Amino acid sequence: MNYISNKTGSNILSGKLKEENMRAILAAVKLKDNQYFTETLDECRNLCDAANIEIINTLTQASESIDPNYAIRKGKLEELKQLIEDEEAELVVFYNNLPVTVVSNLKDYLECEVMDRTSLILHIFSTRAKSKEAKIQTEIARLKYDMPQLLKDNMDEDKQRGGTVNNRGAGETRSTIIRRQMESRINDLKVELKKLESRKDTEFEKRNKSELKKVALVGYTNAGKSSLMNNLLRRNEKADKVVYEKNQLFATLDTSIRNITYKKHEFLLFDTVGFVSDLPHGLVEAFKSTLKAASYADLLVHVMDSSNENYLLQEKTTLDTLKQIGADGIPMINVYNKCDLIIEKKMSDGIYISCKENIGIEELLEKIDAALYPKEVSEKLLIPYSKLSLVNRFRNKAEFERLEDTEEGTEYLIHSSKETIKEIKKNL
Ligand SMILES: Nc1nc2c(ncn2[C@@H]2O[C@H](COP(=O)(O)OP(=O)(O)OP(=O)(O)O)[C@@H](O)[C@H]2O)c(=O)[nH]1
Ligand SMILES: [Mg+2]
Repeated sequence: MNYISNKTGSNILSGKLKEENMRAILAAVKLKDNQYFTETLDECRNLCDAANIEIINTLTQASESIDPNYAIRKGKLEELKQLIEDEEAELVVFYNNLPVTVVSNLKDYLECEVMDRTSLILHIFSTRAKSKEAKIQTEIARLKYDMPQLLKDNMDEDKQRGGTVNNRGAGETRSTIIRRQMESRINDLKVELKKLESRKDTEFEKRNKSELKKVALVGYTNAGKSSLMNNLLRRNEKADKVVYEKNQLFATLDTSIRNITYKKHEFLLFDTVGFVSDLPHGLVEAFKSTLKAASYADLLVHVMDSSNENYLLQEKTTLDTLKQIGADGIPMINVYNKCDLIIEKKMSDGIYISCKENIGIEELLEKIDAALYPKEVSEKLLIPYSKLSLVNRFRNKAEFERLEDTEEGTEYLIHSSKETIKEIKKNL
């Protein structure tokens, strides 16, 4: 008997959600040290929207910790139950990640479907995945997530039935069979994934033979990475090579690589999967090879949606995720996209662009080119004594050759790129 479906694990809820728009209550525990609660709650609403879940009411509770039995305390739990009845909700989405036992307790008590944050993201990934690789990665994550719940349910059933399954090996219970089947399915999927990855590696090595520089577009989901890739492709008259772009979270779940030429310089451009705060660990594990693409780059272009009011959280999310995948030491250009939608340009550490209206793209290409092929120059500069900290600040970008001390300051011969010299001069 096969207890697991060989598609997306056991989750019956996923199947239901695909077909119809579900009415749901969003429940959240606001932990004391969560300074981005409002923004991440908004993000959770967007995730629900992406999953075709209609949030009809929200219930929050401030607390020091997540209640080990029901996530929220008794009073709020009663309130939630009443709300489900009043609003005729079919589902409760929890903003937090919850232990399996808590989800199970909530389902029993509320007599309603309950989904936590990881489950929600997994559901979106499973509906978005198009390539074989993305599908396998999602299924591995789904199976791993589902396993404890499925085992728990079947252990309970084993207890009720009083032990072993008929006609099976001695002592073999439903839960042992399920564990074996799930582990075997995960292993098969991993083998299949390895094969796909090694084929991709060979393809990548071939493309990389010319030792072209690699530039990766990274950033929060829906910021406009694929749109930027497509804009650059159209400039290169490669409209036939465009990638999928859409106003939805996680439109891209596979890395795409394209050759871009600018001023006789050619480089490889990577469009990567977008990030979201607290990407579930299982997904990061399963999507490691896809997420890792950014960590091989010579340069990162961090695409942000400047029109999104939560862009600071989104920026933090990207920086945290880059750290998680070991890509935080790579030089980076900040790009504030969708500037056609904003009035005020507040940031000074990057370039404002619009993929839609073709604004700032030439300047960005110029920056990418300068970063990939720094033009080495040497220039004499007098740094006032009050500004000597600049030497330390720019130590990694420029070589400072000390010439002489004068009344006003120290004279240096500075070897660096034009960009950096310009930056130093701006600070004098
Ligand atoms: N107004 C405006 N919309 C833009 C601009 N750039 C992209 N968009 C829109 O933003 C939405 C998301 O664009 P994508 O390029 O798919 O975003 P992404 O970063 O690749 O998203 P994921 O693949 O989900 O991580 C699309 O509807 C685009 O048309 C822009 O400069 N201005
Ligand atoms: Mg994309």
